Amino acid sequence: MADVSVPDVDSKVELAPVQLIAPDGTPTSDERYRRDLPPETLGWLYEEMVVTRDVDGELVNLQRQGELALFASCRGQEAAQVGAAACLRKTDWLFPQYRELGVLLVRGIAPAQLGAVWRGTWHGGLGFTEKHCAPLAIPIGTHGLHAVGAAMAAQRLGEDSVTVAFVGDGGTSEGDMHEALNLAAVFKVPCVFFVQNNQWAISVPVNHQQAGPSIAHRAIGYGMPGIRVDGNDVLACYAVMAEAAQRARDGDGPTLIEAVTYRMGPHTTSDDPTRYRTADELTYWEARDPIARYRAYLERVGVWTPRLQEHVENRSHRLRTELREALLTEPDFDVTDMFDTVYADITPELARQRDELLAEMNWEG
Ligand SMILES: Cc1ncc(C[n+]2csc(CCOP(=O)(O)OP(=O)(O)O)c2C)c(N)n1
Ligand SMILES: [Mg+2]
Repeated sequence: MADVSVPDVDSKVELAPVQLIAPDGTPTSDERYRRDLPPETLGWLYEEMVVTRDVDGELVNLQRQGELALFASCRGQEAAQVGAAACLRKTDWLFPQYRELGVLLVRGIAPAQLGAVWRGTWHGGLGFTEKHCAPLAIPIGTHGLHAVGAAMAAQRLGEDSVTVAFVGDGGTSEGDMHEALNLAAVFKVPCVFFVQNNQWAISVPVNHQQAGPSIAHRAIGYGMPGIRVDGNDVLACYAVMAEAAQRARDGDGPTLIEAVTYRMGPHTTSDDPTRYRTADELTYWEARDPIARYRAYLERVGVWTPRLQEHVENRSHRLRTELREALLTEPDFDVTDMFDTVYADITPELARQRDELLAEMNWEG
């Protein structure tokens, strides 16, 4: 007879996000998670956050100068992205949405590779896969299923790698994400869903994404642990993701993490957020800036030094220069690559489409 017993799952989700550093840089009273990472790791997290913000600014400038078609800034989300990516292994597969510059930088993907995607000179970030990172997902929510599929593959191959789907608050409302979460929980796959609740999905506020208490609370219905974390606190994001990744690696299944953060810039360079949000809201979040907070903490514990700052600024300057040079000098891609890279061997239908396009391009009538 079929087993009809009710699974025994923890059905409590705390509404208060896990926070290890308060907005003024002082440690909180939370005792559940560790703050005592080695000083080199603490400094490296700061470096990655600052570099992310600077490279992000350079990409915005490049778009303003007409060099990129579009760009989606992650300003304000550096702690969530760096913290979540930094605690993973290099062989864990990452599935980004499109705003994950910080995640890609931590993974060692050159800024120019991302810039080329937004410039349209290389499509979708195919080369990211060399760093165990999937191409950007512009169709919202689709990559949740890819992450779960990859996790199922790892499970069947007996690997101990973890996959992470980086999703937006808006992305959690997509049907694909429901299927992904449900499938992941039922088959206990090693996948972590890291939702950056940046309060907005273009001009739609997060309270239009669900009628429940929070995004993390949905985990109860799926039968997986759900946890809210302060997404502007890099150490909290690191600790919570490290715990979820370990759970997945140990064979204990997926976790739904909701990192509460804020998108400080527009949705993309084509958006004007003053049409739908107030200056007061921005002021509120500016006081919770993830980088200022973390720097204050590092000063307190003696890790921030003028030398560290100089090192960070030098690297930032170098990466911005490399980005600009690479983008402006690299040739456009060969348009036939678009067809040739879909499958290992091109299908007859794709070959027909490719030949049709080439014929059109050569048409001189
Ligand atoms: C399937 C699909 N529907 C609609 C869109 C249009 N769209 C682009 S971004 C976006 C909002 C996504 O918001 P969220 O998931 O919160 O991510 P954020 O942009 O805030 O990082 C929408 C609806 C899309 N890209 N794909
Ligand atoms: Mg959002």
